Amino acid sequence: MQVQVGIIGAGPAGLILCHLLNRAGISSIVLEKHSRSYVEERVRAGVLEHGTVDLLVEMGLGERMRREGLVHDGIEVQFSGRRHRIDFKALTGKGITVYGQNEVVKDLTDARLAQGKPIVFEAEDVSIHGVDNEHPKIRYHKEGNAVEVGCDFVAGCDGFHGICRASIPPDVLTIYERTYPFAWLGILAEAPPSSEELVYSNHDRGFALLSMRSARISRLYLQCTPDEDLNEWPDDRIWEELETRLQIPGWTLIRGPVLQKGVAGMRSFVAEPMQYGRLFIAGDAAHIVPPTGAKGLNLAAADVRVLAHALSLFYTSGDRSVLDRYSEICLRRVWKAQRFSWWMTSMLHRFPDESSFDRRRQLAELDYVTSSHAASQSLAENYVGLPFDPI
Ligand code: RFL
Ligand code: PHB
Repeated sequence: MQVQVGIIGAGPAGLILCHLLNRAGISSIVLEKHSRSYVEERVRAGVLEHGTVDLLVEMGLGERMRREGLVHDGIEVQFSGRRHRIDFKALTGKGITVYGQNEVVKDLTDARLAQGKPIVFEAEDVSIHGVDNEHPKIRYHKEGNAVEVGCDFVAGCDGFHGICRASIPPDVLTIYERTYPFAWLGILAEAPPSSEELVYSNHDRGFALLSMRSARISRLYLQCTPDEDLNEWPDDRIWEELETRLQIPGWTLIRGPVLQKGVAGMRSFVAEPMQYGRLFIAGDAAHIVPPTGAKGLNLAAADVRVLAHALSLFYTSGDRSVLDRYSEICLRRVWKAQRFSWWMTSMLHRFPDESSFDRRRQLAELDYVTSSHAASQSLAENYVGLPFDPI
């Protein structure tokens, strides 16, 4: 089999890319290690920047998101027992859409299969070859059979633990990394959201986040230790801790059956450059942000927007100039999102080694961000998504 672009991974990056390429008349195959149901049921991100929403709508893939997504014009930031609203609409003219990553993945998978274009689920032992020459190859096994796909380019959209970044010679890559001394314990619950908008709370006992998926489903997080044992967190203890960390006078937390529970570590990570020969890595394969800024999925979408544009230019005119600058163009946005995610994380969490000075400075920062127009506007413009750089 021969295609123009071989895409590894059917997460948001791989799926958005295959649709953008299809629209530009470029053929591709998507190879995914897991089953369709596994990928579609994985509970992850929930916040879409306005630019990500626009991209999905422009591609004709935003119909259900428009119908079922929750448009929010702001968030609440809580500390010292009070909530402060950051009014995105007033500060930036824009908002965000709360719509589960798994719903985006479902919509894009359904649309791809309806077009009769290939996504190979449960592709085993995927490996890439010859990306440093003109004719790369991808090999994998499907139901015990060895398959080889020839392509012009490989898009590594296979997440943080994928094989694509690992296929780049280590001496070519520079890795920038920070791990945090805490994690998030997250639950999905069958309970109406206890607030109309997301609440980010810095509490003496640690960070908590109230988010949601729909009028019936809440998504909530608690700061915990990186090695937290979920067995020590029966549902009642989780609800009590959430209640404590999110409490303000006159507010009640609506509880309901816990549908899913998990612990996610936090890290900041960037691999540079995001390209090697004819291999281009995108999304979590190239960079990870801590989830506090809600940027991961949105960055994945921004990367493949650049990649699709660069490939389209190459195939229409033979012009490699944007392809050659793919990494450079993406990294400008990536590093600004890294800065924002690190900053939100540092401002909202309790650090095990913080001094009393650090704590007072953190509370002063929260006071400043929620009382200064300039500071709230800076948070707002980053949260709703910085404008795309001209390509
Ligand atoms: P993904 O989604 O990890 O998809 C990669 C796909 O590649 C497959 N794969 C392979 N396929 C073939 N062969 C191999 N060898 C393969 N190895 C891996 C995997 O099975 C998978 O299907 O990466 P992608 O597409 O780059 O998308 C990135 C996003 O998933 C990620 O950044 C976000 O989920 C991060 N994130 C959030 N991002 C936001 O924008 N807004 C949020 O509100 C938000 N909240 C979150 C988050 C991530 C979280 N966790 C669990 C890490 C909240 C949490 C708790
Ligand atoms: C979520 O709804 O899962 C969510 C929302 C905001 C974040 C992270 C995760 O910053």
